[in-house]
Amino acid sequence: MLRYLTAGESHGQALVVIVEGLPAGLEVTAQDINAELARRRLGFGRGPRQKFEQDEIVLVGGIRHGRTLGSPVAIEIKNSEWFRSDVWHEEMSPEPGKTKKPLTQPRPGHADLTGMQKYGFDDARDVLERASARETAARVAAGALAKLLLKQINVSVFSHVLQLGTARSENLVRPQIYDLDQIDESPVRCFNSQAEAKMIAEVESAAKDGDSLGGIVEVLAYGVPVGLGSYVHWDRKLDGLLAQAIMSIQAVKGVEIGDGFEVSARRGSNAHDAIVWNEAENKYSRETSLAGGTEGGMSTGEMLVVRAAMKPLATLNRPTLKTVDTVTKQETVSFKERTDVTAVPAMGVVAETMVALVLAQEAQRNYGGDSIDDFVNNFNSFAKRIS
Ligand code: EPS
Repeated sequence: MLRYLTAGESHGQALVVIVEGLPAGLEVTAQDINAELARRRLGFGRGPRQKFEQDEIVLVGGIRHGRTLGSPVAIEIKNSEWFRSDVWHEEMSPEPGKTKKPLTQPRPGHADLTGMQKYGFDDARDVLERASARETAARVAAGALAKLLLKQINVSVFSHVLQLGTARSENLVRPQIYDLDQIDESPVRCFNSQAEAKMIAEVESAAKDGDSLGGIVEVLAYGVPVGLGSYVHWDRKLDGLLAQAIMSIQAVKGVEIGDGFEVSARRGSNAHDAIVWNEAENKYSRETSLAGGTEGGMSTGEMLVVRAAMKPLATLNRPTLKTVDTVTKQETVSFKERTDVTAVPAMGVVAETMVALVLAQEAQRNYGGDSIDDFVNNFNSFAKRIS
């Protein structure tokens, strides 16, 4: 099984990710990982940190001469701020000691209060440093490896922003992988220029008010083979695995596979993707993609569509959310912390990552192999049987 584990705090020394179960012989360079990390830093509405955070990586283990060894791949991502500032050396020091500035006004909507109660902390920083979406940088590094594995069987995964605040892209034409550069060049990672302008205006207006914005991203995967996931048991269903993976992203509160929510209001006669025989490609296809490329918890071989809805960030540049000071129990407003107006464009890159990791895990489960050649050969033999 392909599995991974992240560690590290937002303003600690570094983030770390270990990815285990990749076949040997997969070509990987630091540039492949850096390129994905750079995409995650994109997006209009992010705070000052993204401008200086370099996400400098060290390939600690599992890769030799540009290829995986089959052993665990360990990647360290240094937090430049920890190296730049003595404040964080002290605040986040692993040495015994105590902070002089405990945060005691937990932000509603963040992990602060419940985390303090659960783990017995009296300083919200003990919680927020790990709960922070900074951790997703480590996931994106793992996702870069998953994408490289998927590329071997011609699967591509990418995302675009559908909605930011109330501004929504009503594009009926879905982007293809060759549109990705255009999407990444959009300051809000939107494929529709009219919607893009509205999104930018919403971010500017929220920034002026010291407020934050949520939104919806759509992840598309092309080339997904038939039969990833399974109907045979609840915890093997692909849509279930995708929903869990997407929901695990900080601030995501909703997941939709295909047109799941809209379809629920239709009649059954008009709610399913008709099956047709595609003579030219010698395969079955679906006429529409209402089910988002999954049926019975398995990929159908059609385009996979997964949407993620993110709530507006709980940290505000002008704190107005009512809370209670955990020391005095007096009503107050949540503490002020440097933040982003919106992280929806970056969340799209994280959502791609999570989808890629789930697809890579399931592909690895189906096709297996300790070397990349075995993996690809096993896939080819499956593809041959299917056709
Ligand atoms: C975050 C607050 C901001 C974001 C951060 C997540 O960080 P800081 O407080 O250091 O300015 O920039 O996201 C990242 C650092 C990142 O890499 O995504 C938060 O409160 O969760």
